[in-house]
Amino acid sequence: ESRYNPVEIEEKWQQTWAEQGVDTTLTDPGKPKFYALSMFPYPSGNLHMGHVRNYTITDVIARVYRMRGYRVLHPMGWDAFGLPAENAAIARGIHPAKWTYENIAQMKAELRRLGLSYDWNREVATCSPDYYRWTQWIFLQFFQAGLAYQKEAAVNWDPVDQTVLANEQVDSEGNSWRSGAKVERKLLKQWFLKITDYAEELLQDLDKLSGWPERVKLMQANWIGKSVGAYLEFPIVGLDEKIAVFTTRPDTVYGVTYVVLAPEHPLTPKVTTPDRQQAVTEFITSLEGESDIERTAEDKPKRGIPTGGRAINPFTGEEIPIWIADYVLYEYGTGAVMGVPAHDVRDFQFATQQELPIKVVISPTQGEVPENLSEAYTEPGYMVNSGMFNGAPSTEGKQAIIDYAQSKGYGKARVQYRLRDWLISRQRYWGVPIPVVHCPHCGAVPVPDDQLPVRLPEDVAFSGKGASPLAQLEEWVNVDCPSCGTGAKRETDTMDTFIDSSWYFLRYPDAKNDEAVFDSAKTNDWMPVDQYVGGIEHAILHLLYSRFFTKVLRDRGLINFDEPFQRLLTQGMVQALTYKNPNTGKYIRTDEIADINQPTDPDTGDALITCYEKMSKSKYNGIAPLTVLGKYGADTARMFILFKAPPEKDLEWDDADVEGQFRFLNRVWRLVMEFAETSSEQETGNTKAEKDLRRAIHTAIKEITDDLEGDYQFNTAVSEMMKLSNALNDAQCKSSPVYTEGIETLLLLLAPFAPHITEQLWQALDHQESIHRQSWPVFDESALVVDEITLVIQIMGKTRGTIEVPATEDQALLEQYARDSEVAQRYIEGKEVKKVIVVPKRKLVNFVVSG
Ligand code: ANZ
Ligand code: ZN
Repeated sequence: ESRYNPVEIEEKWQQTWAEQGVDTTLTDPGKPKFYALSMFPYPSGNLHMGHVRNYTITDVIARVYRMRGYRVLHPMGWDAFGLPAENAAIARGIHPAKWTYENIAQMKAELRRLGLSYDWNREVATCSPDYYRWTQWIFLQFFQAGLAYQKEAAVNWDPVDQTVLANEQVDSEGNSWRSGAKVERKLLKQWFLKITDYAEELLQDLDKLSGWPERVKLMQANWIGKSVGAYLEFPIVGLDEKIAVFTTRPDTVYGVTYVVLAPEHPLTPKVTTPDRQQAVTEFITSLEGESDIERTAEDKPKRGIPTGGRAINPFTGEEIPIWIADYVLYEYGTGAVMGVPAHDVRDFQFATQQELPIKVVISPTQGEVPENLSEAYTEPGYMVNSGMFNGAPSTEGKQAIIDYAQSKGYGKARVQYRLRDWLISRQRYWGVPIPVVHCPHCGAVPVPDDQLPVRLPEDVAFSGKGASPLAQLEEWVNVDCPSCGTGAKRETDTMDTFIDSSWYFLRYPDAKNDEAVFDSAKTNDWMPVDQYVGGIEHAILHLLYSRFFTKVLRDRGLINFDEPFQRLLTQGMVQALTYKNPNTGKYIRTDEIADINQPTDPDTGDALITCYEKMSKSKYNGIAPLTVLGKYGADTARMFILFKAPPEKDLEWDDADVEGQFRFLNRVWRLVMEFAETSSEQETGNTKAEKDLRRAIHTAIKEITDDLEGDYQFNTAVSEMMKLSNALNDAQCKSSPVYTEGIETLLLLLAPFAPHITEQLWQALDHQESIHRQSWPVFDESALVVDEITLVIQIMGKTRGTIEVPATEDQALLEQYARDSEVAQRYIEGKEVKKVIVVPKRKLVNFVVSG
């Protein structure tokens, strides 16, 4: 009898499947479609356990759907542009393309070893010209639709290296990763995509995504950040201009005691009185470097200063001071707010600090006006101190105030979104060149479609200093204007890599098309993705951008659906044990720990604390997938990952449980091999043993099918397989056809989870065709019927024994079976049976006897 040797059989089957095209996408139009997609990886070098978990989950889903008769699209590719490649070029002199393609080769080899059923014919790499050609083409679609435009925006500027830095190249102290210089802000003309045009639809259509986790939808909704309110205008004393504010609480307008401008607001210098000039200038300089999050945090002291200017509250005619303060952001609303300290948390804090008046205009109860607030009252209530609006419930007052302001011409209703347009320009080399030429006569001219792609030149220098590598290449930059022919310059910015990943799922259905971005019929056929699987870190940007691209391309007539991802599964993290010094906060490597049962810090001697944390290099708790594959094989690794935790939950790595799954596969191996080697004449005896086994088989089919429907409870599915394997092991009918059915069913149910061992064993049973081309087993309802029950025999209420009897609820029959039983005979012999109590529901018969 042969031993289970995973490494050997896995390699063999991977090769055979590739040769036979077992994973090639079936396109039979008669079958329903299923598109199973994992978020494609950035080719950073090696696979980590997070990848393994992500891809295993999607692979099982893909395999199950194939067996259930679907044609399944299950592709893979590479999100291959980005900063690490360029950093490697700067730091180590390796060309970004070389670095990237070597990593792709390495990771692809590792993926292959996991036995993932990808159709590699559809592989895409976003850095390849035959992909980014279409990224450029799509950019031009946006441009033509008026959805791509240029505007000044701030970049991180390294004054020593004279270069623009990506956010990731600036450390938490605000210094450059290379030169260490304090990073400055600098304004540059950059490209934006107008995602704000789609804000409302992106918000509304979240309702269509019933297969998405609620929390992801909530994160998206918060990011879009819709606020319903009003613009109100406050005239400035002595100037012929007005300050427009955005407020969500027009009902509090009678409580305004000051107005605040964002320091950057263009009105700031105009309203500032000469005596305040110097103080205001100094204040503004002191704010540089503060982030928006710091500026608006509710728990931080607010900083502000009066400008000396005054405005008029149009509702009361009152004059109020104009301030500037850090908590008002220039980018949001109108960049100005009306200060209502009695009813807004930040205003309350600011007014208390600056000793500005606080005026209550909303009262919790009708009629009363609370005095001396200890904090802002932010709930709805009744309007007070509000002239003709007194007594109105504040929720209704909002509309009344808006209507009134509108009739007087100093305000109107307004919906505001927090979502900003998407800044896509990057002053870097390793990205998609923006296909635009700047002409002194024609302005920004799109590169004609037939001249795409605008290729990345290969022969470039990476110093990390000065202008981006593209901007330094004179002969690449200088071109003739495609429109008028005069000397012009290429755009040297490249695109944010989030653009590449905002449409890759549309390309897989027609990945090799070199005439068009895709054939709409093919993409419409496969899309939307039926099951998308990936990390929660992409809950906001990637998913929002992909939804945005889908809607724009729909409006361009290229596709006919509104949402790209029908169902979304965000898988939990893979965690492992860490050892940490509680005093220094340092993580300690296990190989530096002398006694793992009483771990101490080798340097300080402090006792270490242990806990499970996400695997990472810095915490020394990573486990390399290849190590596990080399020792146990891919099937065990997959089984462990699927068994250890439900897919959305965090998973704690545990060697003993890996070992446990390996033992389970070994048991399956022996069970099937023994059967394969001994199977001879078969006959059925219609015995109880056969019936019991059949019930176990069909219970397993039913339970596992249920587990895989909807919620993907892989962990309980694996438990059911273990039960079935035990039932087969214990079966008393090993030469019956029912046993054959059991062995084959176990292999079929296990096939999506452990594809190699099941294929090997399937072939050992003399099957010619791959197990991965078989149909998912269908359960037989009638096999589940329990046709025997265990009847409890009691004498005077005391249980004396049990007997197996044909299933029935017939009282007379049950009494008869009980009377005839050996147990009852023994106890009632020579006594008088005074009464027999039969309880069919409890499967119990009780004899009341005397004498
Ligand atoms: C007066 C007021 C009274 C406000 C009150 C709130 C409560 P969301 O929901 O986030 O849209 N605001 C407006 N523009 C701002 C800016 N550029 N920077 C900082 N704060 C700004 O919040 C809208 C509210 O945030 C607005 O309503 C405004 O304060 C403030 F009892 O106006 B409110
Ligand atoms: Zn021109």
